[in-house]
Amino acid sequence: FGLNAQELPKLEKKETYKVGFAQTESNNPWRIAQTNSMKAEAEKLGHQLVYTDAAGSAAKQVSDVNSMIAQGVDLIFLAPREEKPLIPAVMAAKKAGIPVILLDRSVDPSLAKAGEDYLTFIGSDFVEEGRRMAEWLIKNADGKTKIIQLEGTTGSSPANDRKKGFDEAIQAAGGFEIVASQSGDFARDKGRQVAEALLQAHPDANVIYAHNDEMAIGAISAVEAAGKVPGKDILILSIDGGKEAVQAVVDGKIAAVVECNPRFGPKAFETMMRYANGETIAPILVNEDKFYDASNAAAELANAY
Ligand code: GYE
Repeated sequence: FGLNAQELPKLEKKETYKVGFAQTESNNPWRIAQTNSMKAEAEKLGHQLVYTDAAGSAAKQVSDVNSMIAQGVDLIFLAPREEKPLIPAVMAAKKAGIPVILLDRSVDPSLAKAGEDYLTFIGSDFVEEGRRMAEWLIKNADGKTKIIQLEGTTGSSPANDRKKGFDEAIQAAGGFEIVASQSGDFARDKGRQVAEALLQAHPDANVIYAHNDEMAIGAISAVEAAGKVPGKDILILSIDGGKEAVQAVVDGKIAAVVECNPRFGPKAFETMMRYANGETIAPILVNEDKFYDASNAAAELANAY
């Protein structure tokens, strides 16, 4: 196809661009906040945005990217639902000479490389998010040591890394036990169902660590359905930091939340323009995340998305 296999596609300098944004699903406030941020920034800067929603299907997301390639977009922002199944989409864009910026989730680093197959990954450090949550628990456990983990979408980078960071820190601390760890697919109702089943199987569990707010909010219902009091009998820990979860911290139902910032628009388009201007782009651009617990949740509520 005439391109150097080692070389990243270039982005020609223009006033405005036709860019794709391949979203993975829209079933939660985090995704909606991210989509709104991307659309608002594109509109503000006068770029044309080709938006697709894969509705939770990696296969649809691959075909969404292929259709963006066929429409001749200048660059593709991709939020890859899972680490491996989206590799063909990244490679197809590269082959077509279209640069890809990964947003919020990454792909398997042994199969595609930043600066070579795609331009960069913009998002949170998920290992660090898991570690911060474990460190909070180690300090504040107050005798609660039996943990149920609700994992995110199987094969997604945030699920893999939030588990890794948490498990490593918890194991190193000693005295804790992860009694069960199962996927709730980052979804509220699935999280509730899985939490209900795991609470029945492990009646001695007293901590639930959920990889996102939706599953944590589902877990609140599961704990209450089991006749237990969230925040008292069972500590619930979450990641994302949307308004509903921060309000639950204020109400004492969720103990702590690591924020995962969904406002990607400004940084995403700024990175695109820097690339068009010939700047070297770092392989990972890390977002800063806040932390909410009883000490600051009320004061921070207004800032949560
Ligand atoms: O935590 C979750 C969403 O990829 C970081 O995906 C994102 C995660 C976020 O569905 O709520």
